[in-house]
Amino acid sequence: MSESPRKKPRTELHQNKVTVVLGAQWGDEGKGKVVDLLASLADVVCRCQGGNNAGHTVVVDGVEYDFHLLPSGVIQDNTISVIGNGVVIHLPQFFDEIEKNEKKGMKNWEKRLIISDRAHLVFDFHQAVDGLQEQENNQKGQGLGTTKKGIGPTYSSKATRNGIRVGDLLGDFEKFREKFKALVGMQIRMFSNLQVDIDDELIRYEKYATKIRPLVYDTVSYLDQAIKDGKKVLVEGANAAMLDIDFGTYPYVTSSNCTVGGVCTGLGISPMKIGEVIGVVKAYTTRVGDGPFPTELKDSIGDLMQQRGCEIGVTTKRKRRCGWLDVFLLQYTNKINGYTALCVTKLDILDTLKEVKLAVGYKLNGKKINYMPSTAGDLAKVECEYVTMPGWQTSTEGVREFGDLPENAKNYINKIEECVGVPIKWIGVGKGRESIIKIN
Ligand code: 2SA
Ligand code: GDP
Ligand code: MG
Repeated sequence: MSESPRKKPRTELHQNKVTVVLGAQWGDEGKGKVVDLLASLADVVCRCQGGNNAGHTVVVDGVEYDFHLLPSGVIQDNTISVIGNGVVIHLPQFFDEIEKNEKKGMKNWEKRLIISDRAHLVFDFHQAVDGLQEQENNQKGQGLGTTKKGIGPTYSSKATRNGIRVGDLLGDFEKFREKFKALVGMQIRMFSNLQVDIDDELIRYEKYATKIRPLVYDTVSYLDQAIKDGKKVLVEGANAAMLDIDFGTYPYVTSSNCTVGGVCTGLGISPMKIGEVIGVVKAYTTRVGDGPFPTELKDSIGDLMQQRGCEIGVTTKRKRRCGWLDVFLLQYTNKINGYTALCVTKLDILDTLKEVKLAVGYKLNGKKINYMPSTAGDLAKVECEYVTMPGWQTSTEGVREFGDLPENAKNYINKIEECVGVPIKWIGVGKGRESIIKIN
């Protein structure tokens, strides 16, 4: 196998269609880097779900930016960044993130950032509740390992229709005050030891209302017009398919739809407007937080991946668990997301290995299965069937053309492409913006 018979991927940013970048595993695949790469071609970059649980890293000229709520396109001078209705926003941490990035050189963001009036607000008490729930669950040995950013409790308020949206903050403040008190009352009924200084919070939020007002838009109309005007729109998925509230390893998931459906509901765009769906795949697998992980390596190879890959949570600084690439899992997430192209990142991290393995099938109770188990219990029991391939034991960091990769690295990439059945368009070989192989 070599470079010659590769299928030609068709990904480009199209006018009148939205290009979507999604995590194909358990997150931290390198979506930030891919979005940064494509954002230079985009007019608009949007976030559609999640909150500041996400941590997306972009490295430009040696400067490392970590974005949590801000779309990774926000450092591009000529793109508008949109935080859609499906996102949940903790305003204090949102403004902290802006301040931190301003210090790193991000300029004029206020002219390029818009926020949906329908996005829900995460309050400090949601974050406190997240911590209390984790504490209770941990006592029963059932912790999820959340980021404690209040994501679950906020989406829960949204679903029980007590949530408070950005638009509520900008309307009649007396009404906001009432809603806020009612929401706090409800949370205290559930968690009696929750402490909230209501008056103090309301004073703080009156100030945030003034600060955020110029950024707030009806993003549905904005995006509709942008697409009609032929603007190139890019969507940055947060978290990833296996953390999706419906399709992930429930209950070890986040509380939003991180698969392609979340793009439509989180921005208010028709599925007919979606063009390319780019799946970002790490060349191995990582997971941060609890939950089943069939290819996990609790040995020196897992440690090597963790250390060489600097696999540390961008938001919580927790060590990420590491394991072999799971193509059976990628086939599953491809069924849901329908990738039109893949970007394989962090190939360079495997450079020193003698051999590499890919999980190509699962067995449950000794029988081969052709579906992803829906329960965490069953997934924890699966045995993986592996294909073992020779490693390349050569640095790929300086490689910029597919043809210049070591033969065994090409074989590994070709095997992934063959198993998933989706063309690989990019291969990441380092952290920086320039460390990428583009396959034409
Ligand atoms: P939550 O906080 O309610 O969304 O947690 C639920 C689960 O979702 C996982 N989760 C993540 N997994 C990978 N990366 C995430 N972002 C950070 C990063 C994570 C960090 O980029 O490194 O810093 O720890 C992310 N956010 C949520 C989480 O671990 C739970 O398993
Ligand atoms: P995201 O949440 O999907 O945006 O990913 P994170 O930013 O949480 O984690 C990915 C990490 O891998 C970041 O530290 C990136 O700088 C880094 N990274 C991305 N692509 C590559 C790559 O191809 N090679 C190496 N060595 N690092 C990469
Ligand atoms: Mg991340």
